[in-house]
Amino acid sequence: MVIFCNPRIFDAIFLLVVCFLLDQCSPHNHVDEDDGFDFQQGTKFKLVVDEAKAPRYLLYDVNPGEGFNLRRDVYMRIAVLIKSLNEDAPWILVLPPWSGIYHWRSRDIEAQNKIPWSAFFDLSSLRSFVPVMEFEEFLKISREPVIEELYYLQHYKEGWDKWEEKMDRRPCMHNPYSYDSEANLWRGWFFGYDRAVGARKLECLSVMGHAGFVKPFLLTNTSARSVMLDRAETLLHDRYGDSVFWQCRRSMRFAKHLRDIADNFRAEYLDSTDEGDKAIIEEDWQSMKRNHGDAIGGPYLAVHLRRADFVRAREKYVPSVKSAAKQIKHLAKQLNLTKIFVATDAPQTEYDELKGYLTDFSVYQFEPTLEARAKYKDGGVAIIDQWICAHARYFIGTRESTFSFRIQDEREILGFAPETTFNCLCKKKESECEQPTRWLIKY
Ligand code: GFB
Repeated sequence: MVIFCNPRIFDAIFLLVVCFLLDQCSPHNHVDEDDGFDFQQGTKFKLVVDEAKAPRYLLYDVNPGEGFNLRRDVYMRIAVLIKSLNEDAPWILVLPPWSGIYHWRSRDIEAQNKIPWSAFFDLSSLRSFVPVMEFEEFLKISREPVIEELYYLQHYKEGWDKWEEKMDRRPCMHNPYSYDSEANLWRGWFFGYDRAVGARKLECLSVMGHAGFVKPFLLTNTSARSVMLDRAETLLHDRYGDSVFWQCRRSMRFAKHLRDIADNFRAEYLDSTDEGDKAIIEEDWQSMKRNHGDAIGGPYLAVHLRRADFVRAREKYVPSVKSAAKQIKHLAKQLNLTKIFVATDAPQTEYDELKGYLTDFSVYQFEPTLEARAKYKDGGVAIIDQWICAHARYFIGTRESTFSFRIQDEREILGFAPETTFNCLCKKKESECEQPTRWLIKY
């Protein structure tokens, strides 16, 4: 029968027979140990599936120029989609390795490639929201380094008059992949793995919609075991700021080794400890619920001063270094804080200029040694900066920077009063500027 030609169905039936013989699981609820990756860190993952439901794998990638925190935002859109898919069938989210991130310019560029998510995030925490696995783990369990179907998401060539959710197979307007006729595979960037990986099939999809809108397509229009959505930032958040969004956000805990470094820095230079700041972290994000104002934070003002490409890209909003310093000085005086922590991507000369205007205060920056930067990578240093900013008595960021937004979420999770969190520098000290939207946590 045709059915036996499909190896997945064959595997499932084989497992069913084994289960039945061992009398260890019901015919509709058995254990597939083929996918033996660590589900809870350190423990063997057992995925419970039924006969028709071997797990499927969803991969994604984002526009190459996007930064770390925008990518974190896209993760959330896809993770919420995975959560929804799992209501119908088992899907696993394959985490896209961090490679070739435009802003990560440290000297050893090779070391900034193919970085697994565990270098930055607590995977067991992510997994208590949805099943996720590293790309390397996906390669290990795949018979060959091939993604069955790849969909390159794009907008509509003709643009749009009215916004409506829709999706159509269309000719590719831009296609960064090329066909390798010898291997019968589409080749491309694939998170820096290049020719070591390929896709069996490629199609372009014009899409206008939320991430959840592609769910029926994934469930019914394709039966591929592995599906990749490239340019996943094209899909919008299903419901930005609702309780599911926040569950996902709360599960995105930074890796413990990075939090520890930031915590040591807080204690050593900023008189800041979890106890003193009333910002105790609970082991499990699911049981951590805080009210606004529970956390008071360490006795310092934290500033996220986004410079580098932002100075050009957001010229309208980014203040000069001198103007930023004026605003910081004014605020620190008003808050009666003598310590200022600065997280910035500014070149050293700009940082020195800033410090020069703030001589009445103790100004701190997290400055890793070359070895530490090589070990924790630019992404790890960015996280350390964010974690320190998240614990300050008062935070002021840069308008429209997702780096600042993620610090704001972190402070919501910790239980800070919103007025100490949702603040941004203005173009000019004298001018009033629009302050960030208060996306308050929902449980
Ligand atoms: O995080 P991100 O998406 O924020 O990208 P925006 C900015 C990157 O710059 C971060 C570095 O991932 C860091 O690598 N960076 C910025 C910092 N500020 C700091 C800081 O205070 N400390 C450290 N250690 N690193 C968008 C980008 O950036 O800006 C877009 O996502 C585009 O691709 C646009 O470049 C202009 O939302 O600020």
